[in-house]
Amino acid sequence: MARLPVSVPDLVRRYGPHLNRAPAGGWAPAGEPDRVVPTHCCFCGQQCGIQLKVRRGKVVGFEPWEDFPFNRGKLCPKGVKRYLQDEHPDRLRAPLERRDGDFFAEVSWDAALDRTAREIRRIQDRHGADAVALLTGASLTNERAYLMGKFARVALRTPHIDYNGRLCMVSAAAASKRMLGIDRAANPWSDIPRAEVVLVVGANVAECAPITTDYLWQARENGARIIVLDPRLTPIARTVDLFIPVKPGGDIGVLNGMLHVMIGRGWIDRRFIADHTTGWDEVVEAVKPYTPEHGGAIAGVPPALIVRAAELWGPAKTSFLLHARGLEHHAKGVDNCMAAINLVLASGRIGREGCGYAMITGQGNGQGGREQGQKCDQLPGARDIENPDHRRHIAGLWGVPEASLPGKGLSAVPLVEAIHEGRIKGLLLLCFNPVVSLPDGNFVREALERLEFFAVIDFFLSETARYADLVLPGALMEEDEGTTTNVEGRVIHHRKVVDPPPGAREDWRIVCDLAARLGAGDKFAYRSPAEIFDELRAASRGGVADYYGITWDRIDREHGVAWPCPTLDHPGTPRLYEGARFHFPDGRARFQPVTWRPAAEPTDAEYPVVLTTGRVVAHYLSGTQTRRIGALVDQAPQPVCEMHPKLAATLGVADGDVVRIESRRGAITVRAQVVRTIRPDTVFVAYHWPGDRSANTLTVRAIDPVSHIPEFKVCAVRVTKVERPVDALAALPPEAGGLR
Ligand SMILES: Nc1nc2c(c(=O)[nH]1)N[C@H]1C(S)=C(S)[C@@H](COP(=O)(O)OP(=O)(O)OC[C@H]3O[C@@H](n4cnc5c(=O)[nH]c(N)nc54)[C@H](O)[C@@H]3O)O[C@H]1N2
Ligand SMILES: Nc1nc2c(c(=O)[nH]1)N[C@H]1C(S)=C(S)[C@@H](COP(=O)(O)OP(=O)(O)OC[C@H]3O[C@@H](n4cnc5c(=O)[nH]c(N)nc54)[C@H](O)[C@@H]3O)O[C@H]1N2
Ligand code: SF4
Ligand SMILES: [Mo]
Repeated sequence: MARLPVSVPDLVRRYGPHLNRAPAGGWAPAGEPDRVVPTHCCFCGQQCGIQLKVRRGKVVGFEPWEDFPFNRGKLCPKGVKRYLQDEHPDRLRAPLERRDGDFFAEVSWDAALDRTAREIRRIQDRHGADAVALLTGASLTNERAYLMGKFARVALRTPHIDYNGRLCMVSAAAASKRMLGIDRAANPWSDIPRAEVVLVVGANVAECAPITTDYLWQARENGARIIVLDPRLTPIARTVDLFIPVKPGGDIGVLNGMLHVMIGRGWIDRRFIADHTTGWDEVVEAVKPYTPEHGGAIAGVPPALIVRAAELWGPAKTSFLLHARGLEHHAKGVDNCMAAINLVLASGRIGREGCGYAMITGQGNGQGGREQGQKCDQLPGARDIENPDHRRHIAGLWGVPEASLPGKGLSAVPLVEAIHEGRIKGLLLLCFNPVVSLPDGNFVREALERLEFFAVIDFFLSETARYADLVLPGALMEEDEGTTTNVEGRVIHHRKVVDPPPGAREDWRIVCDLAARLGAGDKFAYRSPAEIFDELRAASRGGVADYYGITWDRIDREHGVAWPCPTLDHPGTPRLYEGARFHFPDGRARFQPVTWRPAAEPTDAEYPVVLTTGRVVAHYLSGTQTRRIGALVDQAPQPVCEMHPKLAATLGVADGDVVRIESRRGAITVRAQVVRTIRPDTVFVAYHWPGDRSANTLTVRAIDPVSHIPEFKVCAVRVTKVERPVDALAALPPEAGGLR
């Protein structure tokens, strides 16, 4: 039977037609707080310190937490408004079960959990353990991420678990592991202000890592030169020394081109290369063809900009290279990152004060979430599921035979393809909203309709949850306790601030209850997240991401502890690779030759414009959370299609006109925003919205061969003006979760 999403009218019938956005003052009781609890923002990887105000057991507001060293009280608009989720009327407060057709009925927790276990068993008995899969997320705490990896391998015995970090951090991870040995930002952010030159590649720092702006400004105060590569003149790019408006997918042209110039001018640290690296000669060979002219042609920029970038970066004494998804979201994402690391290694500026390299990790627990074993090829401690020693260590700790641990499973996009093909028939999903966030949205929706059984844990009814057979109401970050690991590798403590609302439960409780129903209760007998953390410490012990020496008490005392931290008296490791020792048996970093290749879907006569996608400051990821917060919705009520006046003129489009954007996979209708801050051959649409406004209706289902990251940053589209905009706008689905 085809599974259709539960319809908006049905939801309105059941839950009332309230506006699904919190009023400015929130829903909670007014008055002075009874308590103020220091904790962290639930959103991006900066994990800012924030204090939440509590009155009569409800979160009623926030205060800055000025002692927390990373952000010193500074917050962005999302952090300031996040508390409005707590008492939001859209919070799910009872398990929902799909009934014939497209509506949900409330059921008891026992009925919901029993049915979930029964369906999983039925599918596994008939089709094998690997017919059931798990999709999870990097907004989960370390404890929950660890629990999900164990649940897949021990309770479900399926190899198929993967997480939404597959759409995010994996290209950077693969490049860092290959070349430096460890998948983590190499330096603490305090090294940024000490750098003479900072190169920022594909990162919209001001909107997506807002606190990092402050670090860049400190660097600038100290005289640093800043270079930005981005197809858009982003807010941070407006203040820098050199802006290179690279064509989406063209970064290798600039990065290899810079190295070409640096070799020619002798701006290379030959001593460092000889003593601490391998593979340099292959890189020299690979960048030979990348003259500034050739690099410039690939990147769609004047060659002089590449020369200028090399002049700034090459001779500097200290430097910091930062990149984010603009470099990584490509079917050549790993190669892109490797080209960036080649530049860092060639200059020998890493592992010292003011000499650094980092990917700007995206999700709240984007760092910890990629270490604890919820990736399809990974066991806790960033261990390898195919390494016999690693398997033995974890199997021993879990008290299961090593042979019972499944092998490597499918990563997120192939996993959804396997659902589409009918090979995977049951899915449990939490902390992931693939209907909005995976590429080629129509394909994703078709896949979910084919599942025999689908359960979702979420605190709001996400667009994906509407396809579920069962929705289990989960808890917000401040309603549970645990740790996350911030952008710098600093492990921090999220305190439990309030209880979940009546009817909702913490993820870990739900999962442990399910494990018990699946006959694995003895392996999931945790009484608290603290017990899970203790097991996680032991599981990570001796691994790359070693948390053994980190305790919640230490975190509270020391404002976080950076891993690796192998013993209780170890100070933690804010800066990796000190003394130029890299994480390989010989201690040497590995240069990797990189050659540019075109995007998976180049433009052509039929689809002549490049579409690139990303974010705006007011919204977070698939928008399930921020599209419910009034002030953030007011700041960015709808997606817009950013386009240059030159392109607008050829299309006959004026600012504010409604345009239709079409790719080979679908079409969306949004308003045009005509701006001089984007390349004339490229349009940009933020992806935080669902339905007819979902950028991912357009994007291409092409993935990097190594990391399996989707190519969110390039596909081919055509843009046309909608002549009868009133009709077109009337056809737009209602805002947000659809309850408005
Ligand atoms: N406000 C807000 N902040 C967030 C998030 C959010 O949803 N909203 N999400 C968090 C998460 S999970 C992530 S991953 C990060 C993402 O943080 P970023 O990676 O900084 O954000 P994006 O908007 O995805 O893309 C960054 C930039 O890449 C540019 N770009 C596109 N194609 C290319 C290219 O080929 N080369 C180069 N050099 N640049 C290109 C875009 O123009 C854009 O300005 O943000 C985190 N912070
Ligand atoms: N076109 C395009 N697509 C993109 C990107 C892009 O730049 N362009 N960026 C990609 C990137 S970098 C990312 S990270 C992904 C993110 O994409 P998703 O992971 O799909 O985005 P989220 O909005 O975080 O979805 C998480 C869901 O889990 C819920 N949730 C949050 N925290 C918890 C929790 O602790 N427990 C439970 N049970 N549920 C929770 C939220 O309510 C939400 O419904 O999107 C990717 N998609
Ligand atoms: S969204 Fe990120 S930058 Fe904004 S307050 Fe939260 S953690 Fe800080
Ligand atoms: Mo991300």
